[in-house]
Amino acid sequence: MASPSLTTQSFSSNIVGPDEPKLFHKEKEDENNQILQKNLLMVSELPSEKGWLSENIHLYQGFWYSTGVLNGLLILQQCFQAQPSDILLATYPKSGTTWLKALLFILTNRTCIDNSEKNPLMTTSPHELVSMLESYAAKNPMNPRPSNSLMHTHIPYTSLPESTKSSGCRIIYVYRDPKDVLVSCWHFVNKLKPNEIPQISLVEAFERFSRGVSPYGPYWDHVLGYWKASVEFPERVLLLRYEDMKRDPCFHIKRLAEFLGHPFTTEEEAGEGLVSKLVDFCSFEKLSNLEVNKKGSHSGFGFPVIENKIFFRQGQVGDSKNHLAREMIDHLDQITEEKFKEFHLINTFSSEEDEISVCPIDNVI
Ligand code: PAP
Repeated sequence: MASPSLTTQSFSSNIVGPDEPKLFHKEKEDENNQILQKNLLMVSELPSEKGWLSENIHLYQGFWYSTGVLNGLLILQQCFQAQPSDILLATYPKSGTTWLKALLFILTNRTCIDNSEKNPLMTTSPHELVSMLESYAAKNPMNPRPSNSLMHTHIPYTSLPESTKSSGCRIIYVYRDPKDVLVSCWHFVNKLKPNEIPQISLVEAFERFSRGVSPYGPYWDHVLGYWKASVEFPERVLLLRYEDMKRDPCFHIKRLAEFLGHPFTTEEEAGEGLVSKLVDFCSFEKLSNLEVNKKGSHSGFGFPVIENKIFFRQGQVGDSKNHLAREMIDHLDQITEEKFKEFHLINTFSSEEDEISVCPIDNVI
């Protein structure tokens, strides 16, 4: 018997098409521009550094943002209203966003897994189905709430709009080994860069990431913010580790379902049941091989066209050891150790014990 608690009915608002900007009237455009101008004035007074992808990144409330993202964040802080039934996926970039968007979408629309014609993930990128709040707000400043209750953000916990905390909405935070995050981010940024803009070297990316000057960085403060919130409000904030999910995805998707208040039935959990089907459908191998994710594109990150395939590279744990020199690995491990120790959070990402062959520093570009 299918779980009566979580069906397309209970989450039917999630099954809609991508969030398209509403009709653009001249009036609306003027209002949007006024908001943008006001925000840009404020942004121009913040400390800035050279961006990874954008020209500049700005330091706001202890974290670094591109101008476009910061505009979206300011709009959200001014007027975003979360609802108690909202589900907010939060991640530091390159920590498993695409995977969790797909998993959460299919988890909250379980019945469509058995009908590929009715499964939106077959034809639409997870990034279109689950809107990124700050990007959506920048496009729709007068109405910054996407139509779906399942949403995503890279914004650190301490800067989230107040209503995401007071409404009691559920927040799921996924974090990943910072070394793999850095390497994934470096690949991604260079793929996104137009040909005429010089690529960022891995040494430069490493140096900036280590200093915390990375998009939405410092990485460590990002993780610690959500970690503290999950300790304080375990019924509202759930932390998941990318590496744990890779090791035992079925176990963690069950945790997710319970956290959302819609656990699987015993039958759904058994053998080749629903849990295995959902996990299998969202695996790197399956998801990355869907036609839409191989050949499709969507708009995002301020780009009118972004190829869906650049969100799928390897999907492995520990690929950073194929790119980073031993010194770099040790340095990042040391920062993680120190930052996490302060909060009694164990550094589970240390490579100290690993018998790994790492790149000699001279070979790192
Ligand atoms: P985003 O934060 O910009 O949306 P995000 O999806 O978090 O990006 O990061 C992409 C990473 O997730 C890539 O990691 P890699 O560069 O180390 O390979 C990508 O391969 C990985 N990824 C995408 N889909 C999946 C999946 N279904 N399972 C596991 N990893 C995945």
